[in-house]
Amino acid sequence: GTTINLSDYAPPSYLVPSVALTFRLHPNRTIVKAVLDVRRHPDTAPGDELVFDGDGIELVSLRLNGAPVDDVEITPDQLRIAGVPHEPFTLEIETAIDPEANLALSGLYRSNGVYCTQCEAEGFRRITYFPDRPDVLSVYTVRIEAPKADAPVLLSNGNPGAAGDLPDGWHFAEWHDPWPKPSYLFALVGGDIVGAFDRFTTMGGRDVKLGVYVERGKESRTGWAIDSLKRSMKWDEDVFGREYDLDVFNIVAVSDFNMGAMENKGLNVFNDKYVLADPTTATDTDYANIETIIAHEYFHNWTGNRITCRDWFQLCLKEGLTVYRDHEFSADMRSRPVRRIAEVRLLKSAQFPEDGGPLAHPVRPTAYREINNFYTATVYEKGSEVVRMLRIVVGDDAFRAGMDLYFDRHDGDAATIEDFLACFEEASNRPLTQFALWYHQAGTPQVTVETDYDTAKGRLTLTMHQSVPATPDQTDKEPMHIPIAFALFRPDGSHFPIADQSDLVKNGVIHLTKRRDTIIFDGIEEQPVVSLLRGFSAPVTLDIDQPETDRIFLARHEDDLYTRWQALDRLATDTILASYRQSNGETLPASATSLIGLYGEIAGDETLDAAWRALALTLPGETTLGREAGLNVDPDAIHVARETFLAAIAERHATAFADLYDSLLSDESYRPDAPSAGRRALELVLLDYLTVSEADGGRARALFDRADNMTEEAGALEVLMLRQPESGETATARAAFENRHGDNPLVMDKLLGMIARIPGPDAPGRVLQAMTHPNYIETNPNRVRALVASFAGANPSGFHRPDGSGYRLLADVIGRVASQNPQLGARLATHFRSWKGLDAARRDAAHKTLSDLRNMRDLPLDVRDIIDRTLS
Ligand code: B3K
Ligand code: ZN
Repeated sequence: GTTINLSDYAPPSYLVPSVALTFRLHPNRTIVKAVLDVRRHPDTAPGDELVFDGDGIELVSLRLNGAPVDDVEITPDQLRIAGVPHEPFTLEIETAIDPEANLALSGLYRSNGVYCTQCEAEGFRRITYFPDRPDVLSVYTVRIEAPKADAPVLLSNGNPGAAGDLPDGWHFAEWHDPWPKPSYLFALVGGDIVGAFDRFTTMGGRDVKLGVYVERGKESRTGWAIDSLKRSMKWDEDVFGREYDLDVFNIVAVSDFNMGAMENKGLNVFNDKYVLADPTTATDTDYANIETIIAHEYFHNWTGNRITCRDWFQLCLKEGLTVYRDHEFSADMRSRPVRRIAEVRLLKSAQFPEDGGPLAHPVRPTAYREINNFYTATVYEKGSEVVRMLRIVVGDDAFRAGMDLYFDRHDGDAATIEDFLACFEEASNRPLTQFALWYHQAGTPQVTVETDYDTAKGRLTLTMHQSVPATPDQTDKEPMHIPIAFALFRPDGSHFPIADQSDLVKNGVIHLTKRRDTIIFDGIEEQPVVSLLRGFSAPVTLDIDQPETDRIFLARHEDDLYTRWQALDRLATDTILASYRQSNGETLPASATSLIGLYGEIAGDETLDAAWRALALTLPGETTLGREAGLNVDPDAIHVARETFLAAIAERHATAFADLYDSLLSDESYRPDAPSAGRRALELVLLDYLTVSEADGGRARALFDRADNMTEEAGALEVLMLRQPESGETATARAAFENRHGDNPLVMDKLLGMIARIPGPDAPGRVLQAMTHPNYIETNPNRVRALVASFAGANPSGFHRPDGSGYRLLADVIGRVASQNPQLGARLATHFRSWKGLDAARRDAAHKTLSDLRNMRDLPLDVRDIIDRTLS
């Protein structure tokens, strides 16, 4: 595979202002007729040859201005026609495709008998020959024909047109999308699916019919998705002034899907995991995920669809911005600090290891071999953090003005990051040249801070130093513009007032722009406690020389609840890592005592939101701890260290936790709202602590038996499975669970995930065993992710076996999956990304497995790209 470079970007030679597609759906031979209105791009001087993309399709016929074409060349990935006219012309292309055989789940495929499409990034070329790139915008008219019995529902983008019967039990439906769009936003669905409907009236008075379609029999689980959609539509009007622009908005849930969901214009296609919910089959986490993903895809209607990307290097233009928008939405729907904690935990567990390893790349990359490998935590999550910082840097008012300008100026465009930033430069009247480095420089910046307090002068001096580590293809880095929100606390918990200092300190934010800077605060009449990076104002690692007592102070008194959690999390991380370093995790450092006490105070503090308390009591994850432990890491010892600390907290607070747990058990019937979810989250965290020291898992078993909702049922089972995998109570509960939910694959996925996360040496054997479970079907990405990705990504002590058994297991699955579904294979392969930080035995084992994989014959480019970069 060749490398595509941003610097080689050139506008398309041919434009396709309008497209008419006719599909005759057939499981093995669907016929696609495309009538394209083609014209030369006014700014280019192409040769006479027309080159369109294609991938694995059969050309049935081709006509240009109604006449057959002689001078045509078909290669595996292109259609080339020599000597095309200079004037606009019509191209009629007929292709044949095999949806049933399409296990890559890209292009047109079948999921449980339902025809559906996935065209981002380059799937449209698997349907017809086309300039399959996001800067070619077309108005689509689509006609779908199918046997009525197989596919009573026929959907595409835009508004519905004519529909009716055809001979021989067939029928047809026509759709027209008036908004020009790139081919990656095309979608089609046909199948025996059932819709649940509602309406939404936009702020401009447009009456929109909303539909959520699911497989027959699942209609009772659509309510939460529709509710989330209506709230998303309203929120985008209220907060960003964005109104919906078609008469219908449809969502279809399918069982086989490579990622979460897809924002096709007016016809979002979803992984059914992110649509279907009712209290007895979905957890609180499922409800929250559905809410935020429905919102995300809906918000793409403006950030992605009305304004799309000029090329795939600009992916963060739509993804980072849309993640930022769904974060803000969720923060408004639920508790802002609680959501912020979840975001930062995800960033640290998924994006920081990417940024610090061989797969590191800038938020806006400049080169790729396979674009599907760039739908990463860096583009999405760090991309969102960059937008969040942009708002801090320009201020709320200029941010909103900049967004309005962006929507106004670029509506209908295929835009770039430069276009986006220019809107904020104009709105704020300040250059963003240095800020733009966040898009261009990979790696997590490190900020170190030295503090000095001069009692006689009442002066606090902060000396800050920043550096950005070297990453693949980028060694020398420029200093970045890092906004560091801060506060200075008096011993009584009040804030010292802070005056602005020109551009350096503004509105409680230090703007670090040099490699090294000194910030002086005068009039600080007593030694302050310094709180930095409040709200996680920048995606950096921060190292501050600060006494333990100050850290404890912040974990107790910081009045911004996100930042209070951050202080506590820092203390817990340092304590666990000290234990890991000093004793392989067997014993705790003396300093742990006061922190352990603090957990008791927090758990019982009724003035604090239960959801926040649950997160405060959740210790840092082993992946994050392993990354922070540096090099030569032994994941077994990390696991032991975390468990030692957890057990000490459990022991110290056994009685208080038990009382609190009992008081939280509720007989109210299930509601998915944030306060009730918070109560259940706290209850389940406490249950885990209480089960550490319990011989029989009786409490978890009791909760499992009384639960009337999936959150408590699966939560109790998980505690049993992870704490006492071999106990009789666990076996009984597990059997009951399978009995109850064996016919629901999404619920069975939860069980597969639990099996995959049981820590320790037996994990690979258990996972192999679970692969024989009737529910585990390797062509379905949800099943593979639930078992194999949970194992490789969320069970460090189980996956990183020094004998390499975990690695071989993963490599075997990749080998099998990759030939059917390259994108899924490549996703799985990213779990090797942290191998260089492990101890020697594990490093050698990982290196051997990666080398074997690389030597595999017929490894698809997607997987090869990840393996090559991981090994380099
Ligand atoms: N835009 C899609 C992701 C497509 C991934 C293609 N490999 C979903 C989203 O981010 O909303
Ligand atoms: Zn997205």
